[in-house]
Amino acid sequence: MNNLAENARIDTGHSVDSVLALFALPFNDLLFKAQTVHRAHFDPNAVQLSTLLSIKTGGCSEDCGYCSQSARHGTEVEKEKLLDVAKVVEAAQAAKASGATRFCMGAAWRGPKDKDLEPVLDMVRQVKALGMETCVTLGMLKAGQASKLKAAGLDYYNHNLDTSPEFYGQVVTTHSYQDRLDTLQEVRDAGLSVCCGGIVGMGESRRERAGLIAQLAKLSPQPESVPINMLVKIGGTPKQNEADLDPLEFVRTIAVARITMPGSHVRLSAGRRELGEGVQALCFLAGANSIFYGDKLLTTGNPDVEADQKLFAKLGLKPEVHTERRCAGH
Ligand code: SAM
Ligand code: DTB
Ligand code: SF4
Repeated sequence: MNNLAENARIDTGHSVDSVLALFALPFNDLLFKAQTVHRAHFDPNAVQLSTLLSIKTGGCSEDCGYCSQSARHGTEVEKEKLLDVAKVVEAAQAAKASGATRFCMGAAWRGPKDKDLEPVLDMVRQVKALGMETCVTLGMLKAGQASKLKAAGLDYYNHNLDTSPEFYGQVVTTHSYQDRLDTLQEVRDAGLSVCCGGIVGMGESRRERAGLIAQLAKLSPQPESVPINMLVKIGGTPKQNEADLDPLEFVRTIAVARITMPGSHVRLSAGRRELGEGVQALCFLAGANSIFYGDKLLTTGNPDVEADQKLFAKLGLKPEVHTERRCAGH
């Protein structure tokens, strides 16, 4: 039997073993399969552009081992106050002018207090009024908070599972995997679209990478947006000296996410500067169809707009037009 026929027999269910079997395919077979799935669901040359802004930086109570913003790590990031709404709107206008269709606002909180939420609701309202899609990532939500965000005009809530349940305890101890799943349920129940992904390159095994993808793929419905981040090693964090993950293993992770979550936007997220153009091109071939766009992520750098426009021109990629994909019932 040739490889293609063998591929057709591989179980694409969402058990860790079946995801692991995808990871183990010959690279060319894996990418061919991913690109085939991609073409059946999306325009293969369109990429969704989201711009990030840190609206509340540093001083976080949590101990996530990769994060520059934890108050428990000795990083160079200083604690700042919540940004003024006007500054946020100005940044969103600039992002829109550069071609972004979604504006994602991130806060270094374990979760918002009710009094923190009010100004964020205002930001959501005003960014939405610019005609952009809105996304926030604020940590864990208490009952009722997701509905308030929805009523203010929020489209997406980003909350990552980050790694497999088995490896999570080696990355974070101040909240649990179940806490993350509970917030994702709150978000879904409020009728918001879900943006949920993770980080690779934190010292996890391939089985643990497969465990992350299996968890994401079995969310029901699957997340509309799946950010796959390559660890950005930040001085002062527990993960600062982690060994590099082979970039081709990162490409495999994108391909496996594409195959197991065929209708989701898979976002090539943090780490793009370090990956370079060749590996990014392989990620697009593997089915990535979304990026963070703009010269900064939250606290670290990202390729600038000119560099991305040059890469898009080289690859014949074009920005995705605003699609208003929402979860059922909205
Ligand atoms: N505090 C909120 C939370 O934890 O959900 C929102 C902000 S948090 C910085 C958002 C996500 O950014 C994390 O879940 C993680 O996936 C990603 N992230 C943070 N630091 C990173 C790093 N150094 N490298 C790669 N991804 C990172
Ligand atoms: C996501 O998955 N990646 C983004 C966004 N969601 C909030 C954040 C990446 C952060 C990279 C490190 C930093 O800039 O601090
Ligand atoms: Fe805080 Fe989020 Fe960073 Fe964890 S990832 S330390 S919750 S800002």
